[in-house]
Amino acid sequence: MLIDNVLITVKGGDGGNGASTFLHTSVNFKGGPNGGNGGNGGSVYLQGSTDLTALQQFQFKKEWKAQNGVDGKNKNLFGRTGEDLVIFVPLGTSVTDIDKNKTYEIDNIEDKLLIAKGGIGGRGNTEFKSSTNQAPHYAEPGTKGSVKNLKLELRLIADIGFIGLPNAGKSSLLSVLTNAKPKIANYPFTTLEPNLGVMDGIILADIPGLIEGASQGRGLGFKFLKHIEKTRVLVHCLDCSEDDLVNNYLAVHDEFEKYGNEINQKQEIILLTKIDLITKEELNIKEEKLKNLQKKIYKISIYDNDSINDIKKILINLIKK
Ligand SMILES: Nc1nc2c(ncn2[C@@H]2O[C@H](COP(=O)(O)OP(=O)(O)OP(=O)(O)O)[C@@H](O)[C@H]2O)c(=O)[nH]1
Ligand SMILES: [Mg+2]
Repeated sequence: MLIDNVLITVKGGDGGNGASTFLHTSVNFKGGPNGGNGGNGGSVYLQGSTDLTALQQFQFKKEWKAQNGVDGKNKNLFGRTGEDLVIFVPLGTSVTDIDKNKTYEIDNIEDKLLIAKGGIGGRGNTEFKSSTNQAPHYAEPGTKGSVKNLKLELRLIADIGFIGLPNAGKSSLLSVLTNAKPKIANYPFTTLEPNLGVMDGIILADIPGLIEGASQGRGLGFKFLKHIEKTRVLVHCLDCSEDDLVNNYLAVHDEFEKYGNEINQKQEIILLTKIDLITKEELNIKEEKLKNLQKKIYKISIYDNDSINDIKKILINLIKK
């Protein structure tokens, strides 16, 4: 399941306590203080990742904590610093600090956001020695790591979304353009969850087929309209072996219209799929009828490598320009 909204709690590690100890040797029963400092707690960071399933890791694990600092010891031994915790979240995640009502966006791979600072290690009693107090018993406790309640929301799931009626060849297209291995079969609703693949750093999503009534929850329901809302550019796949392509196109757009949220206004190209199944003449006639829609029209067959290479370049240009 593609999870796109989660609540989690993150905690910085606690600082280690300072030690209160004294030197004891066979010649020196009452030596001076020698308690070492506690180590600082690790901090929690959030970092962007291209792994769009990264929100999945929060499905069952809701509490994330960096390592505590280790307590100081005698002989002036300092406790080890706790390790930081870096949590990877998909690019396009927006992070809200619920208590402060402040939102941050993670849009780049380099973005590394300090979200919960670790506690400070306490000083050992050695550091409290002074001319007036040669043998202090006091050592500082470490401070607690900070705690943040966060809401993570995946704003964007992909640069390009493959949409259309069931069985249009969307998963097949993803499988020839990327390393993704989606299930492909000659029946509707083969795809039940979006599949994602990466082509030249561009994220492609194969979105389950939509049917009439999707905006009212028919078929696989309207959650896929929500996923479409989260893609930048749409590639509308039309199986050219079908009779009425204009009607097929409009059926999907009708659902967009009913769903709202401006998905009808998204940049969109039309992709005629399975062109190996009909003659050139038939293809020309069908293409002609689609011209009124005033969208750019491209054609592919997964059995024609040239057409795949062409569409690859077109999609890259679409996103990188
Ligand atoms: N001849 C031919 N068949 C194709 C082509 N592309 C896909 N197919 C076939 O069309 C059928 C449906 O392909 P899928 O990729 O599963 O279609 P989909 O749009 O993902 O379908 P859903 O997941 O149900 O929405 C499969 O039997 C594919 O082998 C093509 O270019 N030529
Ligand atoms: Mg599919």
